[in-house]
Amino acid sequence: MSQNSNNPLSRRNLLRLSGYSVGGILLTGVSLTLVESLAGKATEPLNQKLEELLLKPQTPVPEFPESAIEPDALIINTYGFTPDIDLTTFRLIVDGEVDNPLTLDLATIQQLLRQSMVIRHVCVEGWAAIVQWAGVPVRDLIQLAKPKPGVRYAYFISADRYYESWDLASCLHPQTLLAYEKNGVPLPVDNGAPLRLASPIKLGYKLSKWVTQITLVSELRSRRGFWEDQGYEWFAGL
Ligand SMILES: Nc1nc2c(c(=O)[nH]1)N[C@H]1C(S)=C(S)[C@@H](COP(=O)(O)O)O[C@H]1N2
Ligand SMILES: [Mo]
Repeated sequence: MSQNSNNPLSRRNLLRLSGYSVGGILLTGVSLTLVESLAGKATEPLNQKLEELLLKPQTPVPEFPESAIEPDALIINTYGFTPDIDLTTFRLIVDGEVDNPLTLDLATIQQLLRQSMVIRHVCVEGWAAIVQWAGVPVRDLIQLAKPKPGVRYAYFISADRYYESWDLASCLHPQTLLAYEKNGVPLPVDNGAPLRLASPIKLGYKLSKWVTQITLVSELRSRRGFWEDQGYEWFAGL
């Protein structure tokens, strides 16, 4: 199949990933060479399912103004321990049923398109907080990894042995980020540094902190999530 403008890995999308506008105006200074070196040349066969999900307009959740941020409202909620992560050796792995498995250091991740949002974090335990997060859209990482056609779920593995699984559409939502900043500063360790999930479409327990690995799969395993395996709902949508 030939390349066309709907190909998620078309040059146009690579330009978007690299921070260029479609018109070719440099927005962030991120190099296309970097994205091309991660994704390879965009001549692979299309992944129809991924493409459909990317093209299906997913309604963005309305965001809050920065003045609405509640700096002290986000309660640290960690089931066990805070892992000790060495940032110099840290790598995010994106693997599973993909054609282009990725091993990314933090510098590379921070050179990809940075997105910022002010959203409400909601914990089932009865509290909420308006927070600003910035990071890389998970969909950009998934596109770079080139999922095979059968992929329907993603596992997020954390350094504290927390684990979560998500449906692919929720992962590809434009406001599902792997965040490395919170309220304008580098993400604090207790909030999941160096990388944690942030999204306005899922309850707090889906938003894994200290993410080290994203594994794309076609079937869920018996372990579906740290809290889900103790009876909490799997989809956990907001
Ligand atoms: N790795 C990991 N991620 C996690 C948790 C955890 O214990 N370990 N707790 C979850 C829950 S229940 C909530 S509400 C949020 C809390 O995020 P915060 O500690 O940054 O406020 O993280 C979620 N992600
Ligand atoms: Mo939570």
